[in-house]
Amino acid sequence: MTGFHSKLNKATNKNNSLLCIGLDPDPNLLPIKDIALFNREIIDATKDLVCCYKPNLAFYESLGMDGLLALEQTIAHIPSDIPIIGDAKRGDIGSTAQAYAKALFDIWQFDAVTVNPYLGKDSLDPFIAYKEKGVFVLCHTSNPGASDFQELTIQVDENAHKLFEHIAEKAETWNVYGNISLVVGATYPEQLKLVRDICPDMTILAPGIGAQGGDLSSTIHYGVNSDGAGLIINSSRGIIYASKDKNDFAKMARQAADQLRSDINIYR
Ligand code: OMP
Repeated sequence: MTGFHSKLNKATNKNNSLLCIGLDPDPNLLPIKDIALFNREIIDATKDLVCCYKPNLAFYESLGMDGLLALEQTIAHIPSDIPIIGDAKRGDIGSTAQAYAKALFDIWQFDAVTVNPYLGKDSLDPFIAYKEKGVFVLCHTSNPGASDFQELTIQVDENAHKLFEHIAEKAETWNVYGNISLVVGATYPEQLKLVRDICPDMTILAPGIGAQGGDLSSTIHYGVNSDGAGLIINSSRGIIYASKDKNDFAKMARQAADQLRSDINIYR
């Protein structure tokens, strides 16, 4: 088991949680201006309820250097026994992917990252080479446009497959170090079931609960492995913006996180 997976399992067991909170600071939704302070308060209020945190780099990069400084302070504030997934969705030719992997793992020190497999295996190799880190490969995303490409039927040898099923099959064969996981949106439970059948043991990150309207019970039903685990349920806006009031946003985020963690555990 890799460093990331062992850290994830420990946090999952300690907090009895499959919940990942997405730390996605949007200036139009934030109840206070100071992003680092906002994240600190959210983390302090929820760190006993989660199995990991997932900052999406877009929200920090879009704020320039101030955003990057806030990301640095946020990472530093997350307790060291809770893994952090850097949501970057990277994917480029090998030499550039090497630089992306170095930036995300050596500089930002994320425990895991999200990657886009569109460019093929050599674009993922530099990430997979970090054996102790987690590599979450986009398989079937949560957005409406996911079907544009990911659900196209392709011919592989004698068999017809959907592209996302082929990605899941490839991920199995590429997983020589045991550090590959998949991303399947909670808004597509039927597809999640198909992916779980192809990859019975792989960890699956399922975003799309909360603001995107994903169905929790079917996501858990189809997404967990035979041990009732192997699944990470992400919610960002549904938790961190549970209240837009500067006086109670952290308390309300805790309440929303606690409720979602309990609901997840009921369906497990
Ligand atoms: P909320 O919709 O606010 O809960 O945020 C969802 C988060 O998960 C955002 O950071 C998205 O970029 C991310 N996400 C998806 O929503 N859908 C996907 O298919 C994949 C991701 C992801 O890789 O985390």
